Parts: sequence; structure tokens; C-alpha cells
Amino acid sequence: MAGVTAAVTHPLDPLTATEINDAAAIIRRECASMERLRFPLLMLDEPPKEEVYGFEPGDPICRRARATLLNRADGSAYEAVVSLDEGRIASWRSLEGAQPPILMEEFAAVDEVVKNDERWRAALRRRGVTDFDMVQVDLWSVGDFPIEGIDPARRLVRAASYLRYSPTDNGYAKPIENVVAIVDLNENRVLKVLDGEVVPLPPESGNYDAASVGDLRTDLKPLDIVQPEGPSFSIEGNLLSWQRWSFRVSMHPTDGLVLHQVAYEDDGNVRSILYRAALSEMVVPYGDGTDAFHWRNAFDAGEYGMGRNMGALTLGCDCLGEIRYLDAVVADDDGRPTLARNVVCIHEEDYSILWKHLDLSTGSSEVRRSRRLVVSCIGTLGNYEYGFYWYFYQDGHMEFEIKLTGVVQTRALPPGGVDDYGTIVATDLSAVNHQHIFNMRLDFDVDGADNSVVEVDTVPLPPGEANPHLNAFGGTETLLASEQQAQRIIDPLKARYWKIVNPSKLNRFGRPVAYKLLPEASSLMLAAPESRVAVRARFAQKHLWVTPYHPDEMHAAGDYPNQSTGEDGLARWAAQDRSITDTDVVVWHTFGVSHIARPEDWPIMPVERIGFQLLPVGFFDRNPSLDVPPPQAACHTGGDDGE
Ligand SMILES: [Cu+2]
Repeated sequence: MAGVTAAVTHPLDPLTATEINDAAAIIRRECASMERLRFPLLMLDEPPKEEVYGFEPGDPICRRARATLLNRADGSAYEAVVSLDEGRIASWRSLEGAQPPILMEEFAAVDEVVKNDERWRAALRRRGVTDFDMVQVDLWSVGDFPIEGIDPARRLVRAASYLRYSPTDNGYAKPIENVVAIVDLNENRVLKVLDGEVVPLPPESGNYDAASVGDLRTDLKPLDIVQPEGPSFSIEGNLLSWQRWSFRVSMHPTDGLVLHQVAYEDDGNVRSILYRAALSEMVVPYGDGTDAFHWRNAFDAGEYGMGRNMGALTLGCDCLGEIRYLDAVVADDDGRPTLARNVVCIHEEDYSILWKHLDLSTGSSEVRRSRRLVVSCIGTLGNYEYGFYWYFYQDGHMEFEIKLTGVVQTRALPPGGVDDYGTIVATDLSAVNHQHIFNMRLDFDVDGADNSVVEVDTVPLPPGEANPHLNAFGGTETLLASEQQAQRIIDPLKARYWKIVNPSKLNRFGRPVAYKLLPEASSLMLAAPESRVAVRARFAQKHLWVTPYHPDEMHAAGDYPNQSTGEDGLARWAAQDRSITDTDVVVWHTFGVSHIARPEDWPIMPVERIGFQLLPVGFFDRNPSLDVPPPQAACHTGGDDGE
């Protein structure tokens, strides 16, 4: 099988096109009787951590593929691990009661099957819509809301409709209100059409393309980013190196952008920080109580596949400057490799000052420019765009940011009507209240695998001998010893953060080396804890969870949230209350945006951002960026008499 792994130089390299073909062929051979076999997921089965850490260049690499399979003929689903070296299925299990994520072909199928349904056509005619080709049909996962007369074990989606007068129109300007089709995906037919109150189409256009806008600004002068000697980073396969940082970048069909083995070279030693960092799940619950909306909740990672919905990025548009791209080879619904071009963009940015001081006694000043490395990708999930941005800085800190943009989800209002659940953004058009709640899985290995997590609050010291003037304050540290103790929320008034420490690696001050997770202020799930969506997204009840590493625990709402009832995921695992001290910990961070739309979010939403930072705390002995050179002579002299 040497040919299979010819292009593979590291155990974490994503599956090659050949490997995807081989894995699918091995599975198909075993499943010859399944006429409508599909591959909702097919990707690298990530090797055990010990194997990765023990790997030396040139070592033989054991390659396995992991597939989630759906037999559309009977709705049965399976999970298979394929040994590519041995050319056989290494493990196989039936996924009783689980619905794999929605297939790409199902999006197209739903459009067709809905448009051919007489009940749906009648509902549209009742609203004066007769040109069905101009209707945009959006597919929505169904969650686990009971639907009268329909067996929840079927593979189901709902479909909402929008009218376009021209093919390039923004359909969300014209929601065809109160018409919802329920579709059985395996049987390819509409089971039911909800046809509620008729609401006229809102009158205004929501188009935002340059031709529709017309009068464009004319006072923008060119801004060119020039790096005459090229960028300062290097890419070897999936390994990226820049300014002492190194890490592996890949695209996972569910998680999207994945970083592996994030490390920093400190005085010749490559020191690990994170083994793996990626989105584990996200949910977009809508806060509208009506029949046409209350069920709308998208688990965009597990139900639709964040990585499968990444777009190709364009130079000068999505990224500016001296750009390098990474392509991804992804398996399609039939287990065939397809090339997703330019899905990851890598570039450097000037980011203002890194540090500065003007010595007032001499007038001399030292200042350094901050350069940051940006690794980004942008997914389109229905009406929304999510940009995922990792930033690496020269002082050993890193930042993760999600940029939210796209078109807000809308409903049509009766003429002159009001909306309790949203913001009116155009005549008789409301943008519905909703949240975007993300969960990042951060598998820390701070200077080694065995870490602990400490909560730090900055609080006043109690009055008394140590605080006679009542001004003293400090950081109080609480070790989070077990999974139950580690379910925490933010507290901005205490400047709360969480430190991931290595208890057996002390710095020169005798303190364990650490990185801290600095959260931003954000709300948690606003739907009641007993609501269907909250039960299915229990990860959204806390900002912080910590678990001991387990290879099967990858996704905060379980591997298969589509039509799930909410049993699987973080809350279930953490109920074991396992010890999380001085062990291989995984930190799960929940954060999000509670989006009450502004009129300015229409017809397309300017980017809103949310994220977190990871900063070294005693990981280095001092500011690790003293050796960043001044960009020009004037930056480290200054002052008339400073020379
Ligand atoms: Cu939003």
C-alpha cells in the first residue's frame, strides 16, 4: 500500500484523494448490498496522540479513515473505521437512532421535491406566487420537536420559502410567510405542508450588490500591501511556521478549521501549547415563539458540516496582501474526493504597536511594530457567513475570532404590523431575534500533556492586617479539580479567567508554566433549560467545561446532533465527574452573540465579531518579544538629543 501514503509525511496529514478513493472502495465492497449508500462523512481517523508525539520524520505511518455511512434505501446509518494499510474495515458499528449530517445532494433534492408538491404549490398560489422556479427553498434541520402524525425516526427536514423576482435577488427580503414543508429525505417526498395565515410579501428589495446600490463612493484611494521579499512564514505540506510558532492546519468536514500541535520555539526548545483546537459545535437558536419559527435551531457543525461548507477565498477580496492558500481534499456524498480550492487563507498583518516606551528623562524611545499571522476561512451556512480567524502574535499570545456576517433571517409582517420577536428592518419585514453560540474544543498540552485548570478571580483582599487601607486586591486561584467543579461561567466584574497550568513544569519564579484562556463577555443559551433546544445544546449552559482527554469526546453536542434528543455530549461525559488535575485536560469554551438585529444589519450585516484570547502566564521568563527588531532606525532612537 506504499502508493497510498506516498504523499503523506505526517500522521496528521489529511486523507489524500487516493486514500479517500481507497477507503470508499473498501467500504463499498463490504456494503455491496446497499444500493443507496452515501458517505455523509469520510475523513482521517486521527491517530492516537502517543503515536503522533512519538512520530519521527521517516517513520512508517499507519493510516486509517473514518466514515459515517447512510443507506438511503432504508435509513440505516453506520460508522466505519478503515485500515488503509491493511485494505480492510477495522471497525464497524451501527448508529441506532442517530441521523448523520445532511448530505449535499439532499439540499438539491429538497428544492425539487418541495416544488413538485401539490399542497405546497397550492399554498403558494394562495399567496399569488405562481412562478415556482423563482422560489428559494431553504432547508432546515428539524431538531426533535414532535410533529403530529410523523414518526421522528424518519430522516426529516423542514423547508421554508422565499421569493426572488430575479435569480440574483436577496430572497430574505420576501419570505413566503407561514408555509413550511416537512420532507422525508430518504423517501424523497413531502409528508406535510403547514399552510398558515397569508401574509403579503414585504414590498422593498433587499439587494445589496453594487449594481443595485448604484451610487458608490468615489473617494477611496488605493491601499497596497507590499512584501517585496515575500511573507515571513513557511508552509511545508500542512505545517506552518512563523516567528517561532509552528502548527498544522487542516480542514475537518464537521469542525472546519483545525489546528494541531501548536507550539512555540523558545531558546531552541519547541514547547507545546495545544494539541488540537477547533470548533466542536455551534447552535443558532431563534427566539420567536410562532409556528413558523420556534423550531428553527441550526447546529451548523454537526448537522450541516462546517468544513463541508467552506468557500473558496479570493485574493484582494477575502484576504489582502501577500497571501498563501491551502486547498482541502474533501469527500463528497458518494465518497469521491473533490478539491476545495483556497479554503484557508494565510497572511501577515501589521497590527499597530507591539510595545513602546518613551523615556521622559532622555527623550529616547523604543517602539516595535506588531506583526500578526492570520489563518482564516469562511463558511456559508444558509443565510449566514461565519469567518474563523486565528491570530498569532510575536509575544506568544494567540487569539481566536469569529466574524459573523451574511443576511439575517427574516419574517414577513402583516402590513403595518409589529413583531414581538424581532426588529423591523424594512417595510413589513422583521429580522428575528436569535443567538449564535459556539463551543471551541481546546485540547491543551502546555509544555506536556498533563495539565490542570485554575480559575483566577481578581478581587479585593479582606479588610484586616494585610489590607489596613482597604485598597489591596489580588488574584485568587481556585483549582478546578473535577468535571463538575469545572463547569463555570464568566465574571467580568472579577476579571475572571482560566489558567491551564503544567504543575510539573515550574518557571524561574517557582510557579507552574501556564497559558490563560481570557474569555469575552457573552450570554449563554437564553431559551429555558428545559426547552428542546437547550436540552440538545447543554454545552450552552456554561462558558467553561473541562474534561479529561478521551478520543471519542470530540463534539460538545455529540457526534450526531441532527434530530438528536440531547442525550449525548459534554453534559453526559462530565456527569462522570472525572478528575481533571495533572492529567491530559481538554477545555471546552462556550461563547456567542445574542443577536437582536439592528436596522443597520439589513440588507446585509456588517461583520460582528466574538472570540477569546490565549495568553502566556509565566510560560516565558520575561517578555518574549524583546528580540523583535525595530522596523527602522528612528524607532529606537528619537528625541533631538537622543543620538
Ligand atoms: Cu445573527
